[in-house]
Amino acid sequence: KKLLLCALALLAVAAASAQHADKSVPIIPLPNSVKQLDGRFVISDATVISYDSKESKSIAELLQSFVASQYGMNLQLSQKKQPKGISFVSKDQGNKEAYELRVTPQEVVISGVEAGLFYGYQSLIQLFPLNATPDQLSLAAVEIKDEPRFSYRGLHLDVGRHMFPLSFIKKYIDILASYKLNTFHWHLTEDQGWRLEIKKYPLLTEVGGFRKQTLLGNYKTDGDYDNTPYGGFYTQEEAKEIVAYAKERFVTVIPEIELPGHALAALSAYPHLGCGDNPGPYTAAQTWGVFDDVFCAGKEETFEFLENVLDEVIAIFPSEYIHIGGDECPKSKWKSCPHCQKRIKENNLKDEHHLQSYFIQRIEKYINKKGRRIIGWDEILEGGLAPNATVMSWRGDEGGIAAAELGHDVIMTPNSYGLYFDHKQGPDRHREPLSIGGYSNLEKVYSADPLPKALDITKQKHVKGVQANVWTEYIETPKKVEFTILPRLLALAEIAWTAPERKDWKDFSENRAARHLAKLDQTETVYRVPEVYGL
Ligand code: TNX
Repeated sequence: KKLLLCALALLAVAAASAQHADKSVPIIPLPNSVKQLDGRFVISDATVISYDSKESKSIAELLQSFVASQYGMNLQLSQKKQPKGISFVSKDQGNKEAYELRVTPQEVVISGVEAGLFYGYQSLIQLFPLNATPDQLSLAAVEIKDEPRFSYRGLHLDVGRHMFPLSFIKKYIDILASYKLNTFHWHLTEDQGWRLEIKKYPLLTEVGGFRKQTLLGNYKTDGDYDNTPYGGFYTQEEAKEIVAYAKERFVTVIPEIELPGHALAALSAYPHLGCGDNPGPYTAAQTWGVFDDVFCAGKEETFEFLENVLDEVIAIFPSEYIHIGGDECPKSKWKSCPHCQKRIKENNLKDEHHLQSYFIQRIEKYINKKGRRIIGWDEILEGGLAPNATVMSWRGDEGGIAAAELGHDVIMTPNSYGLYFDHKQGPDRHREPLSIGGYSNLEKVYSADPLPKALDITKQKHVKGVQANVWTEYIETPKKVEFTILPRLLALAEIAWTAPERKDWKDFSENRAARHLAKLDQTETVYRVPEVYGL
C-alpha cells in the first residue's frame, strides 16, 4: 500500500512538472493548449514561406518582413508549399480567432482564418529567439491549439485630457494587436477637449478642441498659466485611417462620444446646448474632475445636435458598438432648468436620474435605428437601463453584475481589479511619475478574473470580456502612455485570453514577462520595471 502511495506521489510530481514544462513556452497570452515536441526547426536563407489565399499571403508577408528586420534574412514567398518550409494555411478552426501552430523539425504550419491566422503569426514570432545570428536561427518544436476565453479584449485611451499624435495611435494599436487584444476604445470627447472633426459643427474642434494652457495637474495656480492654447483634433480622414489601420490588425475601434456629462468642450463651442434660457459662456475645462455644466436634457436642440454628430461618427466607424459615455453626469443644472423640469413632468419621470435614463434611451433608440448598439459606463443603470445597452462596469464590479443579471451584455473594466492603468505601479508615489492616485501593479492585474465571483453561473455568458482604461489627466506624452500600459498590458492580455486554470504567476513573471521586457529593451518602447523584479 505504501508503495502504491509512493508511486502515486511520484506520478503527481511528474504530472506537475510536465504541466510546468508545458507552460514554459515564451508566448503571452499563454495559449490554451501547448504540447512540446522533440527537436528544432532550423531557419535558413533557403526556408520558403508559403500561403494559399490572399488572406494568408498578407500574413506570410508580415513574417517575411519580421525575419528581414530582425535577422537580416530574406526568405522567399511561394504559393506552393515547399518541403522544410513555413506555411500559412487558411482553415477555419471553428472560431475566427482560433488557430493552430505546429513546429516540427520538418516544417512549420500555421492554420486559421482571419484573426486566427494573424494570432498564429503573433504566437510564432514570439517563439523566435531574442538574439540569434542568421546561421543559428531555430525554433523549438511545439504544437499549439489556441482560442480566446473572451471575445472582447480591449484597451482604452483618453485623448481628451491630452492629445496624442496619429503616429502614436498607430503604435498603440500595434502594441495591442501583438498581444491579441482586439478592441481599441477611443475616448474622443471630454470636458477638456473635443478631438473629432464633425463637419456640420466645425466649432466643436475649432473652439472645443483647445483649452487655454497645458496642464500637468491641479497643482498649478491661476497665476502660473501661460495662456498658450493646448489641444488639437483628428480629422475625419485621419480617424478613417486609424479604423483601416486597426482593421488590418484585427482590431475594432469603438469611438466614444460622451453624453450627457463631460461635455464642457462641446458647450464651449455651442453654448445654447447648456441648461436654462441664456446659457454660457463656457470654456473647455482647465482643471480635472467632474463639472456641473452638461448637455441640457430638456431642449430638443440637444438631441438634434447629438443625432447629427452621431450620424457622422457612425459613417466613420463601422464598429457594432458606439460608446455614448453616460458617466459622472451631475444633475444640479437639470434641477434648476425649466426645460429639463418640463421634460420631467411631460414624461412622468420620477426625478433627474430618470431624466438621465430618458436621455440615454432616446439616444439608444436612434443608434439602434442605424443598426448599431450602444455601450455605456455603469451609470447608465441609474433610472432604468436602455433596453439593448451593453454596460461597461468601472466602479467596481457591482454594475457589471447587476447588468448581467438583467440579461445585458457586460464588459468588465473595474478600477478595483487593477484595470485603471492611470493608477501608479508602485506603492511609493514619490518614486512614480505624478499620477491620479490608486495603485495597481502587474501582479494585481494578473490575479484579476474578469468573471465576478458573485455572478450567477447562468449569467456569466453575458460577460463578453475585459478592458483596461488609460485616462490621461497626468499622462501627457506618448512615452508616458507606454510606461503606464507596460507591462500591465501583458497581464491584461493573459486574463482576457487564457483559461483561468492555466494561469501561473510564477511562470508569467519569472519566465515569460521577463523575456518580453528584454525584447522591449531592444526597441524604443519604454515600460516600468515591475516591482516583482525587486525594484
Ligand atoms: C473616472 S471611469 C472617470 C474619468 C477619469 C478617471 C480617472 C470613468 C467613466 N470616468 O473621467 O478620468 O476616473 O481615473
